[in-house]
Order: sequence, then structure tokens, then C-alpha cells
Amino acid sequence: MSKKVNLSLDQVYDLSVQILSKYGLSDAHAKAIARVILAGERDECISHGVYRLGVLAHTIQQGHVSKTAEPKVTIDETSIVKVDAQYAFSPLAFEKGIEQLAIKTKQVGIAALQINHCYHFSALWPEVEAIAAHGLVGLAMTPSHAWVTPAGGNSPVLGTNPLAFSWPREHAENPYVFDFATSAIARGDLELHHRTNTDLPDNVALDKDGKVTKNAKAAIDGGSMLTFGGYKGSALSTMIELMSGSLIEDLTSQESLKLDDGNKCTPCHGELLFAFDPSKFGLGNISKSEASAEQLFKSIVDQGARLPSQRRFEARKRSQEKGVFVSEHIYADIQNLLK
Ligand code: NDP
Ligand code: PYC
Repeated sequence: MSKKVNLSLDQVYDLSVQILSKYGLSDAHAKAIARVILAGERDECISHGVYRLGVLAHTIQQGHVSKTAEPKVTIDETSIVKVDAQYAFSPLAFEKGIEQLAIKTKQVGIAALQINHCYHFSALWPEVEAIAAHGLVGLAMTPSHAWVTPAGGNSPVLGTNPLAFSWPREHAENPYVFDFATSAIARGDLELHHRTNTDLPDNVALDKDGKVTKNAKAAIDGGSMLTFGGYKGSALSTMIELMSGSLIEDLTSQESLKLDDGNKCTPCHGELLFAFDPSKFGLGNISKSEASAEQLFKSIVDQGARLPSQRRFEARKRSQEKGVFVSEHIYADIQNLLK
């Protein structure tokens, strides 16, 4: 097992801001991104924690992402809050839109937050958790790059396209949250297998000849990834392309990869989030809806199954007490970014 470097949460945040500032990001962007990176590392989501700093530094160096653009928020008579990230990274755009999304949702029952023109690299659970913190149900999706072959096909057209959901729980410590890639493995995890030269799990990737491979390099060099759940994952992933690509007039994963032109930057496209106000649904008896949800969760955990995000919430507690433990090789990569 590789050695680990213990860092406090403050150290993770400060290191992230330091690196992102060194690469020229404005203070507002560096801090918004550092908050997301810190959350990923704290919750032991290794592929979306400090590991991402290298991907971001590389993306900035290619010269296309805006280091300073202020997100432009548009509020009109519709229930859609629109934020144009103006080709900067997405976290600041989300932060600028979330309060307005909550306000609209509480006015009309359902509202959407449409983010356009953003470089996207993050996990989606911090965003749906933020929606749940307003007492609202949340749903989020985004395309990525076309690395994933549709079930039954032979060439990558879909992204790793994550889907995240949150349900607020007034009487529990944490909301119900899930967040997963619609590919059989997240790209970040595949890259980490490549970085550490370790075997992929079974049936997650194909080599350039379309044969299933456990070799991450073979999947990256001309190969592709598989969807989770076969044709069902393919359909969900396609829905995400349509909803958070075509519908909001932004790029699909195919178009994002084409725009990238081999530069290996983090994807550039849009994101779509929805919020639902539970007090506006049903027949006006919110305690009935809460009780029914709690009964469902109880029936799941009482038989020994776990709720999604339970591992993360436990990791969060541990990290808040003891800090995080970063692999030596990832820590070395990060230190190199400071040179
Ligand atoms: P995982 O497969 O690790 O986990 C998916 C979800 O399932 C999590 O909510 C997880 O909770 C839950 N889960 C895992 N095991 C169990 C279990 N045994 N019982 C119940 N629930 C379980 O996630 P992925 O690897 O698919 O995705 C990782 C991250 O990558 C996501 O946060 C996603 O947003 C991000 N991503 C971002 C992309 C982008 O373009 N921005 C693209 C693709 C992915 P827990 O965490 O507690 O284990
Ligand atoms: O892990 O698939 C992924 C991913 C793509 C963009 C950011 N993360």
C-alpha cells in the first residue's frame, strides 16, 4: 500500500488556492474551486479531490479557459435561472446561481438552474447537497467528453455523464444523496488506475480493437469506456446529453471532445440542475410525505443495505477530526505544480 501524507482541511484548502492562484485564476475562481476540491478530498472521493488540481493546471495551461470571467446571471419571468460561465470553470457559476434557484423554486414549486459555457471538472453531490440545504429536492446532470461507447455500439459518443439526486431530511443528520457516473467507471478513477498502473475492474473499458480490457492505458490510448447497466446506462447517459447539452443549447460530449482537439482539457459544456419544493407538491400535508420517505429509508437500512453517500458522510466526519490522507504519489504531483 502506498504511503500517505496527512493534511488538515485548512491545508488542503490553502494549497488548492495557492496552486490555482499561481496558475493565474482570479481570487473568486480559485476560492470557489478550492471549496469543491476540499469537499471531494474530505469525503474521500479521491478522483475529484486534490488529484483534480493537476487536471485543472493542465487545462489552464492550454490557454482556452477564462481565468477571470465573472459568471453572468439572467433572471426573467420563467422558472429557469440562467448562468453564463463565460468559459471559466463551473463552481463560481453554480455559487452565483444557487440562491436564485432556491428563491424561484420556493415561489413556483419547480425551477431549474441552467449553466452554460463552463469548463466542468467536479463531482455533482456538493451541488445537490446545497439544494437539499434549502429544504428542496435536487437533481443535477452534465455531459463530459465522448469517452463512452453506447451499449451494443463500437465507438465512443457518450460522456461519463454524472447524475446526482438529493432529498432533504429534516429529522436526519444528512440528506439522502446519490451521485454517479453513467459510465461503468468514472474517468477520474480510470485515470488513477493509469497513474498507479493498477488493473481496472472487470467490464468497464474496451481497448482500441473493441475488446474488454483491464488495462487503463489501453482504454485511454484509442480505447473507450462502457456504460453502467448496459443499455439502461446508455439511455440514461443519452438523456443527460439531451437535457444538459441539446436542450440548453450547449455542447454534447461529442462536441466537447471535438472542441478540445486533443488538448486533454477538462470538458467544456453546460450543466442542468432542478429543484423541487416538497411543500408545493402532494395535497398540502408535508409531514405525510416526510414520513413516507423516512419509512422507505428505514426499510432499506433495516435489512442491512446502506444508503448512498453513507460512506462519504462517515469519511467527512473522520476528515473533520483527523484531516485527510493523500497518497504520496498524488501529493508529489501536487508539489510539482508549485515549482
Ligand atoms: P461511485 O460508483 O463511487 O458511487 C456512486 C453512488 O453510489 C454514490 O452516491 C455512492 O455513495 C453510492 N454507493 C456506492 N456503493 C454503494 C453501496 N454499496 N450501497 C449504496 N450506495 C452505494 O461513483 P462514480 O465513480 O460513478 O462517480 C464518482 C464521482 O465522479 C461522482 O461524484 C460524479 O459526480 C463524478 N463525475 C463527474 C463527472 C463530470 O463530468 N463532472 C463525470 C463523471 C463522474 P458513497 O459515495 O457513499 O459510496
Ligand atoms: O470522472 O468522468 C469523470 C469526470 C469527467 C469530468 C470530470 N470528471
